[in-house]
Amino acid sequence: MKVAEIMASLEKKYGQEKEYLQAVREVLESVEEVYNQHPEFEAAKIVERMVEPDRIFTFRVTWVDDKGNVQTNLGYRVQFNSAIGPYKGGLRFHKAVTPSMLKFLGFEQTFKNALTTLPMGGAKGGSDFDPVGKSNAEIMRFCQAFMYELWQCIGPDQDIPAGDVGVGGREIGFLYGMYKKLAREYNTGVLTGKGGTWGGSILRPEATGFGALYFTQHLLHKAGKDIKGKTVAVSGFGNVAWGAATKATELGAKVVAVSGPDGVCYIKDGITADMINYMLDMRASNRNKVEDMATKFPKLAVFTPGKKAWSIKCDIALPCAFQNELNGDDAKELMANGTWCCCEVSNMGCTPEAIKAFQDARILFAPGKAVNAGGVATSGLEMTQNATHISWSAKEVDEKLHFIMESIHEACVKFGTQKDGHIDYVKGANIAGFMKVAQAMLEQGII
Ligand code: 2IT
Repeated sequence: MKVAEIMASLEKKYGQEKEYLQAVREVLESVEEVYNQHPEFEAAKIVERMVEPDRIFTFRVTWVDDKGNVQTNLGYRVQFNSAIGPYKGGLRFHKAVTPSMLKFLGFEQTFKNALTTLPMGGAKGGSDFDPVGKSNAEIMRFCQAFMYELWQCIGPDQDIPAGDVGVGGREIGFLYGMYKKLAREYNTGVLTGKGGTWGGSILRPEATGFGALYFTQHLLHKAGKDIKGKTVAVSGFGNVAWGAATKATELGAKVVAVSGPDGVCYIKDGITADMINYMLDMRASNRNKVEDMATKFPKLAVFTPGKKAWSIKCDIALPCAFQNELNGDDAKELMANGTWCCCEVSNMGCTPEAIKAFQDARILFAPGKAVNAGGVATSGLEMTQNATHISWSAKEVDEKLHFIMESIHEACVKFGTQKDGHIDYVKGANIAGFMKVAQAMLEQGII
């Protein structure tokens, strides 16, 4: 394969799809050398097939708001790759959702899922529906209208959606309620991230953030460091940021920043348990304002409008919000303030310029598809529980999550260790995930 040629042909076809092209370029550049040692991959045109989704469903979602106005959004499900298992990946409800965004996420998901050690293919879906300012009843009506179309595309052995930005336990509940009514199927395994009383994994809400911190611990240990006593900046205040802040605090780190689209809260003495709990209320309110944290805890948090979490001095940066939320300038600002580690928890949270700045400076950096894979891995565990009609305790799930994150870290080290001993976690994660999917595609023939 020649990356430049493949990218040129994709750019010609999908020139507007910036996030998708960014994600593909990163993976292909990482794997080019290894791929070219496998003529059998080249003969089967593995890479040309892998960059295209298997199929994309697009549908209209029409619903009625609280004022009686008729609203129309677009809904999508991108079934990207099924080489190592049924399609698996979250649903994102956000006003900026486009096919490009969901294609990038589905592509990333394919390799991330391969890293988890569990048999799951890659998918992503969602809608340009904007949850900000919506009432609970509006969220329910939208979820029901969305499932009215989606139910025909999914199934417990076929395609299993879950949450992502804008979709949490509440939305999964509404979505499942409608699925069951339409499909007349009562297998809760069709969605993950469900409530604890009806098939949800006890630890799924925490899993992405917890897994990210387990991965960070392995990365730090490998570098001869410890998280205890370190300052941590977290971006966002949603489900992922909440889990990350909880575990970082539990491990003895001090979370000094949380942020939102409106600005950043600086928390000099470190986030408290009450503040962490309040993040859940902030998300449920659909206000999307981190300023609410400083209003609620005026003595502990100082809000600065228009600033990112990366303006706060910290040892470790944890992007937990959205793609491209940390750019080259942010990376430089962080490092100028002494940051020496960045673990991407959001999907593609750092721009290519930011990653290059971190890597050139040789600070510790690990990519989202390795760091955040604990979320979908715990979804995989939820599927196993549903399929076998059993329920594991939080302790059992946490142990399995620990093991999976350790395996992912080992795979990154195995495939990412360079000749000089430096570990390139981006290469490691991309090669480990890619090789597994490529091998599976090869064995399944030309389809
Ligand atoms: O980006 C992700 O891995 C997720 N949003 C979770 C996907 C899942 O199926 O649990």
